[in-house]
Amino acid sequence: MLTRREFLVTAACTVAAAPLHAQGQSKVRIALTIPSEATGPHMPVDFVGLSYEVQQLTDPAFFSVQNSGLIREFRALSSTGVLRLGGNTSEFAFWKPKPDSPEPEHPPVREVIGEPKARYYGVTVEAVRNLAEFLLATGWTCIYGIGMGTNTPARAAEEAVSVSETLGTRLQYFQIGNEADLFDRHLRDPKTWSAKTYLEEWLTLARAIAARVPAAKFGMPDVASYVSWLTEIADQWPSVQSPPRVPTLTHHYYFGGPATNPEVNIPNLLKPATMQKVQDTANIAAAAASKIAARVRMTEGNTCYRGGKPGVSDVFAAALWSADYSLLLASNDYLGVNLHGGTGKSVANSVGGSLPGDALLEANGETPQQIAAHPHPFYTPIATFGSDYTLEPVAYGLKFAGSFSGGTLLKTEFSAKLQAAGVNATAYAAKLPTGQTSVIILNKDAGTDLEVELDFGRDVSGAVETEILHAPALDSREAHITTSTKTDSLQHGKCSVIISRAAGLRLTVI
Ligand code: BDP
Repeated sequence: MLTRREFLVTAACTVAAAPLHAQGQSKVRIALTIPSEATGPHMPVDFVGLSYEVQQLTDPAFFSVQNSGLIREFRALSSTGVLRLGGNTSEFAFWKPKPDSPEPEHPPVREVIGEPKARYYGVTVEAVRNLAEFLLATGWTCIYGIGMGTNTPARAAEEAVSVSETLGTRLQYFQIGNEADLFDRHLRDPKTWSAKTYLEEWLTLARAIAARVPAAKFGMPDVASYVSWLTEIADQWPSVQSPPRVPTLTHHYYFGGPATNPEVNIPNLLKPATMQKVQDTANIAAAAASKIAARVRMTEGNTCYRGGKPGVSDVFAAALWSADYSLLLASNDYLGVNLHGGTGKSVANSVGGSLPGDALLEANGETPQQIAAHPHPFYTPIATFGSDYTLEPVAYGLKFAGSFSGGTLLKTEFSAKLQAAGVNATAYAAKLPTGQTSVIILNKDAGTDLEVELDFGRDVSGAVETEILHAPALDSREAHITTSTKTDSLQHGKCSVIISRAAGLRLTVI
């Protein structure tokens, strides 16, 4: 017998409006006309990305060809992704050119809740060599984070030389410093720290690197919250003498946090106002980037900072969030999105030693076995369970959105139209590199099914391919993408689709 969900999946793209929803659940019907011209932004082939702590490099076997399980999951997510190395631990990393190189003296730092303790991580030539092989095996490139917080220009340049020689074309650009807008908390003097003093310090490090690696490119400023720093930097940029090459402005984004914050919940994560704030930030970032002929990349982000929240970050709702978030940024001309994750240890170290989500689960009476069944950190796109790796729901959303990579987006007002019709749903369309037109509809509504009549505006009939992003419920610890081809679904350019509550559909005219 078919379950209700399977029925909806099979019923997608039929004209029949059979009794598709259980009693008491509402349904919205709407018609959307797909524009014929692709006038929106180009979504780069390497839009999809992951972010890991630099501390991860202290185990040279992690990013290595030996780690076949991790390579498998990277490739399952994307064949052309971007691995960004950074995070709070990058401020506590030091370059170790020889296995017996002594640890340098470190400047004093203040210990603050939520920031790393002053433990230092040596990054070795072996770790970078293994990373190069890992990148080759996955097909990914790298944004390599060099520390600013406790680093020196000489050491930064030394590391950059080795990294650029070893990674070669797999290196996209360097990032210097992680979330420097928060350095006033623990690493710099709050009385003098600002976008201006940051830029001065950044230029000293970037110039030291560029002097040794003339082809070096950089992404910056990698801010946590103050996107206004992008504007300030772009405004100051014309007065910078022989500026280093900065093709990308970067910032981070976490929906909320930490795990103990009751506002971090599924309804808030998925509500339209959340994406409106993302849009507001994107407006500021894109305007700043255009002033210096750069583009923007969201280099580190996820649902909930300080390691994520169980029941929000590690469930299907996170898949719908990441799909919507990624496509909204793509529509705003972003170069890509790097969702943060990694091993529990690396992220715990990045936030001071433990994950607030664990304390939450303990307080809720979960047993150690139940706690161990959650991914650690809770938001990680690729989870480590023992010696194996699995793609988490949040990664499925990114993968789903990533299917538009290499395409050109079609400018539409779909999302506004859907919301005006009373359903919490968004929709995007793209012309794929193959020339095919594809539409993604994300029904984030927990109680409303959606029936959409898609009009492709051409008198064509034939087959469509559908991909459904689904799970039993928004709080399920699972996500699936089910693909099928349906012949004769497109009739004279029109096709009716049903997207049940809490599901996503991608439809491509083939
Ligand atoms: C970011 C940090 C990263 C942390 C993350 C978090 O850059 O190192 O792991 O927050 O709080 O701000 O989860």
